Amino acid sequence: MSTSRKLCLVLLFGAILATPLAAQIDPLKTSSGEALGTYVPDGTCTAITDDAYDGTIGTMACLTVPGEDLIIDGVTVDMSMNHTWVGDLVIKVVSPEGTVSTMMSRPDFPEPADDGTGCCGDSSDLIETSPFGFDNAAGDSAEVMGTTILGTEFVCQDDGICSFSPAPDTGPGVDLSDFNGENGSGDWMVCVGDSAAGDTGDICSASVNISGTPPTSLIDVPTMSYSGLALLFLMLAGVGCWMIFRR
Ligand SMILES: [Ca+2]
Ligand SMILES: [Ca+2]
Repeated sequence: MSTSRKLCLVLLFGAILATPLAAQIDPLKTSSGEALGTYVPDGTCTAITDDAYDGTIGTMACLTVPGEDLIIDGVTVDMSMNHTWVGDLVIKVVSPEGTVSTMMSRPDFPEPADDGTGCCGDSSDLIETSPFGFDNAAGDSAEVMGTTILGTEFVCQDDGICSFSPAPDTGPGVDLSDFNGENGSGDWMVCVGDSAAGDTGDICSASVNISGTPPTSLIDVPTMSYSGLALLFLMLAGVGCWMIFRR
């Protein structure tokens, strides 16, 4: 048997072996990804240090939330926590690109600056079993959170208001459109700071829900898979061998 015929048979045999192996490591193409970035509670809550907030992210209790590889055209945030005085609280979201947007800043207290000084906002409470969220489309401003219920009652559970439009007051950002146009992949942070002594709480879960479109480079990735490439090679090797053997 000639060298070219031997080589042909080796290549053909290799391609036949490679095809099922390639099928196991499919797909080569990158998916657009439709799962939302979601924090999965692990049964524990993170304490918010009482009266520690000074306007910086470093003085807040933060949960890290995985993002999604999308060019953002909308974001909503959901979270659950415990606290005995919502007027103590500042809530901020930090994107993977570093943009800081203030969701809520001490409801019912027109603070002169975003620095944790002064007192006191609304006295209502938050409880983990009544999650709440922020959404630009919500009808109630975060600045009025808890203002229709007693200081011993819980937001969402007792007033039925569970979704709020962001109200930064003197904090950075305008609303959730602050993140539009950014790539959502990477770690997000949802952070809560406490600005007054005497009432405490913790943050138990957070999720950042991103809508958007896959980056252009992902849309244009060729859809050829590893097994497709192996089949193509097998076909070419077969044609080549057929031509060599019929000489
Ligand atoms: Ca305020
Ligand atoms: Ca406090």
